[in-house]
Amino acid sequence: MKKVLLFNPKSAEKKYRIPNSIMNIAASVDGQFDWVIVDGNRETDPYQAIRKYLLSGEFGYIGFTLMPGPQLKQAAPIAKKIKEEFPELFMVWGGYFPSNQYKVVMNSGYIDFVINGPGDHAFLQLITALENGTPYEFIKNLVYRSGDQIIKNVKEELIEQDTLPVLPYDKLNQFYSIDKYLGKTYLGNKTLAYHSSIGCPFTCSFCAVVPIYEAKWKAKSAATMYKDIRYIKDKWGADAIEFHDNNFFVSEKRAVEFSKMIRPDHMNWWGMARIDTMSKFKDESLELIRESGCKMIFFGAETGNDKILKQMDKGGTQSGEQIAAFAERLKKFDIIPEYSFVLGTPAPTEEEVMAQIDFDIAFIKRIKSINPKTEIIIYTYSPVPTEGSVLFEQVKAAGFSFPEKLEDWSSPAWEKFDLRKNPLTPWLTPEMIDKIRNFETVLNGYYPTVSDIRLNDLKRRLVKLVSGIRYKTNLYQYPYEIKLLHKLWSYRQPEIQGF
Ligand code: B12
Ligand code: SF4
Repeated sequence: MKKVLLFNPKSAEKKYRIPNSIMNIAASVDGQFDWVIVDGNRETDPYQAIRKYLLSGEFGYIGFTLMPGPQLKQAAPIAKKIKEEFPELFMVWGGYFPSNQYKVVMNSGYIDFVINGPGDHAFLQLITALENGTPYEFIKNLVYRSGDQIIKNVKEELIEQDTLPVLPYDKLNQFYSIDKYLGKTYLGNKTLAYHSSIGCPFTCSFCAVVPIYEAKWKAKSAATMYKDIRYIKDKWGADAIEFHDNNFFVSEKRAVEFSKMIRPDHMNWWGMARIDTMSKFKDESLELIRESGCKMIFFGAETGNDKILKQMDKGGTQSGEQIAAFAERLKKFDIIPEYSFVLGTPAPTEEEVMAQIDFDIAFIKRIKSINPKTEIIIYTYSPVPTEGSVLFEQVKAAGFSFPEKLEDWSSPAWEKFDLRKNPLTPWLTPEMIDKIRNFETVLNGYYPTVSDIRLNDLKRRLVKLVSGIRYKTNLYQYPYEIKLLHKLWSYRQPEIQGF
């Protein structure tokens, strides 16, 4: 039986975490196929590490996990070289990028299959069929080539997450010490990344989760996640948790049950949520969540503009006033709201796009005055292919299109696009992009993030002082002095470098 190599391309410069995506695939084949893992975050030359395994001649299958952006930049040239040198190897790509851009991936000519969405069943079914020479054409979530056509199979119902095997942490530890995956953050000295639910029940039209999960969500029970977390705590000393779920707080009941379980363990934790969902949580639930160690929660605030919120299809219930009221409400629970905003959505005229940006800059400043502890993350709107959504139709009408070649996706310009920092979107002028970025610099100067644990008090005070006049007088242009300080201290941006 041929072996399986699983590759996690480099995703972070420093704060790499347990590679949960590829670990889910490892768990699904564990005990059935022999597998090894290569983590691009832990190798100086991942291509050579992969090649060394493949030269043994024992491997028949190689799986890559991919987010767009820098992961893709490392993965694409490696995949091409591997396929040239080992053409008989079956190459399978999975994760958010190949799921949403499956045509580009399949047209590259060197990737044999894509798994669209969850691979927990599909990957094992595929390699078992290939191993036995039986048909694979009916496997759900599979994308394959038939002659010159690309066939995208139907989706599998989301799997009950408690039925999935526990991730093979002990085996991962044989390849790369788990200890080094448990990073020091503002939450704790050994922060564990845990993923407790898949998908999301909402349909925001700018979000890459929607085309894949189609408004569905399945979660592990509080008891299952607690058991997993305790295992890592007891064995490797994890003392804090980052929940990487798209939407951890969908169920108040589950959040409350988990909080009760984790409270005695004194672990700080963090997760992502929606403002309209959590606004409905009872005071006693929020109190318990905080008491159990939840210090900060990430919320997609997106914009204070109700018209755009509607265009973004935020479920219809989020409003600017609700965003502001919730920032105020969280003060009494001592939970830091981390609000992410998406600036630069399209509008019929240039003046309207600029007016939207100005509106949100003023709104962000209002939020900061209501609850100064609110952490603000600013993204520039980057389209995702949510075919049929009003927003995506508007985006296409404005002349935007995605690259058609895999190589173009990993070009520096598109890498920046993926990082949502410099979008190649026709409705945004360089002046608008500058305004967004310069405001962000001044804001980050005046309110340095608490998640940068290397910024000491003195540095914080200094950068705040330097940025204060600009912030108070709305003078955002050319903030070179703040940029210089950020550069000198390697100011970190959680949205790119890890939470
Ligand atoms: C952790 C994470 C990061 C971390 C990386 C971890 C680290 N520090 O080492 C950090 C913070 C660095 C990061 C950065 C970015 N991220 Co990120 N990230 C995530 C996050 C929160 C969790 C990923 C994860 O572990 N999932 C858990 C697993 C179990 O789920 P999964 O990946 O979906 O895997 C399943 C399937 O996709 C499939 N599958 C996955 N891989 C494979 C492989 C094979 C072979 C097969 C068969 C199947 C398969 O099967 C799995 C099990 O069912 C996801 C959101 C999410 N909840 O998934 C976003 C997410 C993947 N990131 C995203 C993005 C855009 C980025 C960035 C490019 C931009 C940004 N500003 O965020 C950057 C740049 C990344 C880079 N450097 O390359 C987007 C992708 C959207 C898109 N357009 O496709 C997501 C979905 C967030 C979002 N909602 O927008 N990210
Ligand atoms: S709530 Fe968050 S994860 Fe869910 S669809 Fe909206 S943006 Fe995406």
